[in-house]
Amino acid sequence: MADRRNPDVKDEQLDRARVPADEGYLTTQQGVRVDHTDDALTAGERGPTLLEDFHAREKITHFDHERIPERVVHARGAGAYGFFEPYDDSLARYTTAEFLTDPQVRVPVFVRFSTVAGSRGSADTVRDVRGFATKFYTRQGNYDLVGNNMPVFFIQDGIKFPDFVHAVKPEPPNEIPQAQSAHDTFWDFVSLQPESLHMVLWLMSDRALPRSYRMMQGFGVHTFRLVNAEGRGTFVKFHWKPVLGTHSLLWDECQKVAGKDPDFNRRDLWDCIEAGHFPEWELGVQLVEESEEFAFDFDLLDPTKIIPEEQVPVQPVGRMVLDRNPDNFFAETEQIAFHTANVVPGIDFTNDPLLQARNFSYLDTQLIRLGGPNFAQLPVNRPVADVHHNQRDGYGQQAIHKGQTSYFKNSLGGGCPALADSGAFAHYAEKVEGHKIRKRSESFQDHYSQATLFWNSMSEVEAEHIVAAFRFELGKVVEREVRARVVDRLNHIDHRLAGRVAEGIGVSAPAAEVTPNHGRSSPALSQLNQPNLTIDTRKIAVLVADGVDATGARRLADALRERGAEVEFLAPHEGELTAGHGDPLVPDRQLNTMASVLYDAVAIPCGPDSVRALSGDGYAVHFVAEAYKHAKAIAASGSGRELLRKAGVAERIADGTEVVTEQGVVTTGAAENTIPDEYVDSFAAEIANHRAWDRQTDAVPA
Ligand code: HDE
Repeated sequence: MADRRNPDVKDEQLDRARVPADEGYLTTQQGVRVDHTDDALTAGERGPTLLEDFHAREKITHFDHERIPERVVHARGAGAYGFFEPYDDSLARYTTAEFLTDPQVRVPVFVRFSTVAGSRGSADTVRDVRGFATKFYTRQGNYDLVGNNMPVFFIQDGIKFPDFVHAVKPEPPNEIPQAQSAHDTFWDFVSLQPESLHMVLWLMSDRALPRSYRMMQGFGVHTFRLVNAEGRGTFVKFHWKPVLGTHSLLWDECQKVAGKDPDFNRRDLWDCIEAGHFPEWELGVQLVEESEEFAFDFDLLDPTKIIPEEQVPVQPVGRMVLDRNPDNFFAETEQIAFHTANVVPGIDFTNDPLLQARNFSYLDTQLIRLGGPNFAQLPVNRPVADVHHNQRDGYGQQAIHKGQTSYFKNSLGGGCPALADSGAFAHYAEKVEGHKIRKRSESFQDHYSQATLFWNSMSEVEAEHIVAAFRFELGKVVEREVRARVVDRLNHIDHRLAGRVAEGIGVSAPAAEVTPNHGRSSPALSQLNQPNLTIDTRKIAVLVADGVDATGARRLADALRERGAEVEFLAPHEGELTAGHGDPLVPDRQLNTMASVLYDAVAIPCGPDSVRALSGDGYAVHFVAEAYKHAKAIAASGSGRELLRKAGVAERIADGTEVVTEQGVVTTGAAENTIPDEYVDSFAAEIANHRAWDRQTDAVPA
């Protein structure tokens, strides 16, 4: 029987009844106008509040229900919209996924970056893995690449995930510590699960301390499968490479930033997009023919392993740009729901046991987090592809499904929705056979070789940071036995590493080497081998006070801005500053509201009065000394050099108008209009180096 209502007539009548939306008055949820919302309805001026006050009750009731459960992991995050476009159709031989193969189509995306362990309100700059989850709104349906900024994971089988997460989360008796792995239960767990060690090394490395979400790599982690029009499969690993290079903070800096600006990474992403500095990544793939499945000395299905880039190069296939901030954090960033099983035709899974568990978990978790089965209708989750199905009702149903039939097969609804006769998802026809068994494959048993590979691939500085990180984290572990067990495990990775960690934490170093270091390395694993010598979007503080050489200060700032950097003038007070030379200058911020840890570099222009004031200001002196400790580029011109002396930094400072560059510190006696280009060029070059590693002041004793 056909639908008896005429939906078009009904909509027209409704439209006529609708009040113009642009009046903007406060109303109740029912649209009744409200002219007073500061006082509840009471019986007399000093009397009891009346139950009849539907406006007050509705307002408070809604407030009482504003919170939804935070994500059980990755609760803390920040997101943005953008687009992805493939460079060409070269992947068409491997996949039918249109968004990877049609360069004419720009696919909208939403990306959410996150930390893993901390609560929704925890600090950004903790030592942790970062989530890097991308939703591609493609014409063939939504595809989610739910990755991390590290290419491996702690465990091989998803059944251990609850154990792992319980171990890393704050401990049950007192919910301490927040957003940190530096506590007993984490180290107890990983020391008893040697498969976690490769990832633990990544976690102890600088990768766990990204300078910016815009400056970190992303990885799909698992081996996935591309499937072409003939149904042929090809193994694939996905990589995101940031155009700005991969850069990290120092651990000491991270801890301070967590207090000075707990929203450091979130703010950085937001501000850059607002300023039009759109972050960009290149998508790359490692492709492995099915015939090569067993050509490696590890199992492609094991998510604790990488395919070294030197063995299978990463081929660039497209780019992603994030160019729009969300309008509402809750509606978009909080309500976005990723799911590894959101795949489109041409992309399929493998039997990686971690991936298989994730394919269950993500849908399940949204049901409680977003309160029912209709979360795909939330604006941020809605596909751009047409959606037709017979799923009905449930909490939060937004659609008004019309018609009599909600089942398949039907004749009463004209057989709609019909089964697709083209463009449908076809599961890869993998042949599978085996006994039901709870047993990890033998090919998953080597837990150390790639941890050693990672360790061998680090530059000296990165290796130092890893040793320092182990000492810090294990230094917080109360149980000596757990500390010793970790050292024992490290001895399987590298004897020297185990010894150096042991020394710092009061544990005896292992006497003998258990597994000789294989000596292999993969240069692509070192961040320092992925330099990107640009100062684009770097933040530079220029310290100024009354009497500053405004001409010299502006000259430096303009030249750095021309190269894409963000420059801010910081002064002991806000409001116009008198200038020793040039026009008065208005600082951007008050010095004591900021800190050197929030900038990439610092400059001190000339101006005897200005420098005298700054030298007597503890914030300014500390600012420079701290930037020095964190190996940041520092520049001083004219009398600005005095502040360097006061802060006790720099080995060699220019005497005259020549430019001296020593371990990231650039100085010249010149000022005002005479500042040479070489001064600006050298400072920019030092900033582009990210840090002057040769003057690290907190290295671990050898
Ligand atoms: Fe997740 N993970 N995960 N994970 N994961 C979640 O989904 C889970 C794993 C990752 O910004 C949860 O919506 C299991 C690996 C990211 O919204 C949950 C296992 C990788 C995000 C979940 C893993 C990730 C999550 C929590 C082991 C990197 C944030 C709330 C089998 C490749 C997505 C939610 C966002 C979030 C389960 C392992 C990345 C509970 C069971 C490996 C980036 O479903």
